[in-house]
Formats: sequence, C-alpha cells, structure tokens
Amino acid sequence: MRNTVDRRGVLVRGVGAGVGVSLGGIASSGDGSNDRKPAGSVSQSRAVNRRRGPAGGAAVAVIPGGYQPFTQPCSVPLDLQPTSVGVAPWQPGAVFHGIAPEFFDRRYAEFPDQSFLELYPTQYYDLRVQRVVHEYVPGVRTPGYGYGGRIPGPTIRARVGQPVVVRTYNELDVELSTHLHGGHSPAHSDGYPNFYVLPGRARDYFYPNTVPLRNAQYDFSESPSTMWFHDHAMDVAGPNVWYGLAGFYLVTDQLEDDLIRSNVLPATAYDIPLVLQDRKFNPDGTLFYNLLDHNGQLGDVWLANGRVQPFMTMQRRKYRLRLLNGCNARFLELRLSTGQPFTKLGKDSWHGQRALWVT
Ligand SMILES: [Cu+2]
Repeated sequence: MRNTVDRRGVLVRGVGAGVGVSLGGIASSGDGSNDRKPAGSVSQSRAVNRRRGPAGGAAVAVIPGGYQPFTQPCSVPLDLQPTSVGVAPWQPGAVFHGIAPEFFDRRYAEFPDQSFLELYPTQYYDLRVQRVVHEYVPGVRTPGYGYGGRIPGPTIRARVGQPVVVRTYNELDVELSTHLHGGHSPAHSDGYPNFYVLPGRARDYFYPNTVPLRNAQYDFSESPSTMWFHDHAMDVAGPNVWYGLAGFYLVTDQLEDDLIRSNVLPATAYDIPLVLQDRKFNPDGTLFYNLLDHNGQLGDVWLANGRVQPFMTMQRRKYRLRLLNGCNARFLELRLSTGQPFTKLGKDSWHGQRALWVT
C-alpha cells in the first residue's frame, strides 16, 4: 500500500506509529537470499543472519560472544561539541591540507544572490580520527576506526546558512578523505577520493550548509537536512567505513523549528538518528572484510548505531527516526515488524513535498 496523503495531516496523526518494535523487522535484499518475510521476532532475525556458504548453501552468521539479539540497549550518538563558535580557535587553513579557498579568501562574491551564506556564526570543530576498540556486542572488544574515537562517530549539528569548519586530524596509518553525503560543498571539502588527509596530517573541511541554486532559483528539495559524513578515500573507503568511519550531520532551519513548535514534528528528544549497517565478524570478534571482492562486502550481522541488534524502549508517542543505510553494498527495504504503516517524511536532503504512508 502506498498512498500520498496530506503532509500535515499525516504528521499530526502519527509519525512512526508502532515504533516500539525491534529492528528484527528489517527485511533485506542485495545478496540474493531474499529474506523478505515479514518479521520482528528473534527467529526472523536468525533467518536474516544467514551467510551463504562456499557451495551456495546457507551458513550460520558469526555473532561474537554468543550474543542474543535485542538484549543490549541501543545508543544514540553523542553530539560533537564545537571547539568555538563565531571566533576561530585557530587560523583556518593553517594545516597541511589547507582549507577551501572560497572560505579562506572570503570569496563569497563568487556566489551572487546567495542569501543562505553566513546567516549564523561559524562553528569550528576539531575531529580526530583514531583507532578504537569498540564493543558491538557487550564484552567483545573489536578493533576499528572512529571519528572522535567513537563508532558511529559523533553527530555534527548546524543550521541552514551556518558555516562549519571541521579540522580533521588523521591519527591513523591509512589515507582518509571525508565526504559529507548530501552536502553541497566546495571541491576542496567534498571528499574527492584523492583529496586526502594523509596520516599524521590535518585538513580543514569547510561546509557552507547552503541551499543550492538551480537555474537561479533556490532548490529547497536539496537543502541540507539529514546527512552523514563518511570516509571516501581512494581504494580504502569501503574498509574505512566498515571499520567505523561514519557519523551523522544534521542540519535544521526555521521551517523545522516551526513544525516542532506546532507539534507536527517531534522535538529533538524524540528525533532519533539510526544508522543501519550489516557487518561480518570473524570468530575472534574482529571484523571480516574481503579487500579483493570489488562487488562490495555484504555482512550477515545487523547493527543499529554500532551495536548488534539492540533494543530501545519507546514511549507511546510520535517519533521521528532518521534511518540511514550505512551498509557497504546492501540495499534496504524497511518495514515495521507489526505490519503497521509509518510515515515517510523525506529523504537524505530536505522533507518531501508530501508525506507518504509506507507499509
Ligand atoms: Cu555517501
């Protein structure tokens, strides 16, 4: 069933009705195993957690530590606190890889009629990319990489028209390049695969968080909203993200403030980013990744916000879930395990013209 309905009416009637369900209801596609049965139980999650054996038969997924699904709580990534707002804590661009010249030289005149630049004071962040040991399941210590030492990385929040500079330090021994997915960024900051942050070096990523112009008109359908940043470095983006390099980047504006104030959208406390990822583990708890498979890596264990099949206790009320497919090679088709409809508000940029009922 898929109907378009009046956006405001749908939003009032209930975003995410019945979201007190577990993530076991996620059906998946992409590895040819067609695990598309409606679900929501542990037995279904086992069906999803099936690995193709060498002869094409199903093998049982390795979940380290004998973890039982839905026995650990889901976490919500912490917000990254700005080092400074309005006043630069360091000289922008005074790092090995510099900063976008548009920012450094204040060449905003190159963007005529752009009225979504510098509406708010610039936020400056320091972000260290580090080796981490992370517990995808309680008690099993899995090595990986983390923005700010965390998996997933901390959330960056800004407003439309609020510039952000992220000084990113590469403390790993592998090349990095950060892409802000959904952003409209200067080339220098866009995560082009070989616009590296070399090991031991830093780059100042400049994000104007502006609304793009199309044929001299603002294209609000491409406004920054639910975005994420992830590694994008040549040849190693796949494993770098697999090992943990992903984080939310959420941008809001006056329209969204108004929708929250009028109870159309849930307030921030009920607005939950959820990055869904499949991963494959070795029996010793380390992550498995096949660098030689150029079709991408499929996992057989489900993560939400960096934890294997967690649960979340919800109130009986409207929630906004920001569902992000952070998989390497898997498409996701999502439904609630109860079969109830939910309301789809938008995509990885701004809200849709209308909300959609989805079942
Ligand atoms: Cu992306």
